[in-house]
Amino acid sequence: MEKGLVIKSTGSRYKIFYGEDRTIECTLKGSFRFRGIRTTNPVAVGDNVIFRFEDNANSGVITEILERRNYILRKASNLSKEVQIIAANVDQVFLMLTIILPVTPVEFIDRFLVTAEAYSVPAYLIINKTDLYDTEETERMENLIRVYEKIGYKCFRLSLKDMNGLDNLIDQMKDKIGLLAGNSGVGKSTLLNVFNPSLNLKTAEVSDYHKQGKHITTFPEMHPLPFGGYLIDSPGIRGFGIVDMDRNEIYHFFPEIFKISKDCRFYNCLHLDEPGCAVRKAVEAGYINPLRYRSYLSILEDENRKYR
Ligand SMILES: Nc1nc2c(ncn2[C@@H]2O[C@H](COP(=O)(O)OP(=O)(O)OP(=O)(O)O)[C@@H](O)[C@H]2O)c(=O)[nH]1
Ligand SMILES: [Mg+2]
Ligand SMILES: [Zn+2]
Repeated sequence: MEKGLVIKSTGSRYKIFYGEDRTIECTLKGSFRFRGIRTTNPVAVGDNVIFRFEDNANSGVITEILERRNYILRKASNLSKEVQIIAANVDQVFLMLTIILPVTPVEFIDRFLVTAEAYSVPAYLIINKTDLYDTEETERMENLIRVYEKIGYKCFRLSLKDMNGLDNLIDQMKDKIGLLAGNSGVGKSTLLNVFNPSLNLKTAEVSDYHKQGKHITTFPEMHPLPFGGYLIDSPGIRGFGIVDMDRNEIYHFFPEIFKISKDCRFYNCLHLDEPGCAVRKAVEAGYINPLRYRSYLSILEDENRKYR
């Protein structure tokens, strides 16, 4: 019996780190259930597991999954009720985004942040490809940073082409387990290659025509960082989103909305059009960003749909 750390999960096979610096491929026998949730992958990147060697000692079998400190889920697909565990036991999550090539919609950012809040994992934004931005795009970036830093989310400006902005990021990532998420094509694998060129991860140009990435990375994978810690490269996340959230609770995960909601007249105010709603007043007065409020409404609407 050995204790190991899952660094890659491809559905049926798991790559595991153990000992000082050894890796082994493992399978899973028997059925593991996770809190009664139907998951497509019972074991995830970041899981601490117990495994035993198979006779040939070149592969192993996972026999136990140790308790998770936390985990991040996404819906396996839009239609199914099944969820996928993207990663377990992460200290922090980073959303990498770009202003252009590809454009990252604000709502995507907010869905990500809500998810992180719901799992109580600190979240950070990395705005990459600053070398590409003209004056107007730079201004858009600075506006975005202003909005999110005011709420309390630290932002990192980055250009992997010019190698600008890496030091602050390294300080933040050092000695911790981080999950790196973001739309396809924003530069996640490129960042890992910069940290560790021998990884040689596949990257691909964002096509001019669709201006979207090609979903190059297909399975989350954890990589040790040369300066200490780990970073999980994850596939461009389409369905990243909230699983199992109570609609009355969604605004709890918008910190600035939650704060002001204490002044609403009704304790169960959903901040739609209830009388005496302090949140709506704050949106109208410009204290809460209208796009953030719109993201809230959109997530709420999604949850409402489930109840119909
Ligand atoms: N101009 C510029 N291009 C960059 C920068 N960072 C990454 N790129 C390019 O962006 C493209 C996409 O990068 P990837 O690292 O493959 O993106 P990804 O986020 O891993 O994408 P998926 O694996 O599909 O989710 C590549 O052609 C990179 O060379 C940057 O700072 N500036
Ligand atoms: Mg990638
Ligand atoms: Zn209200």
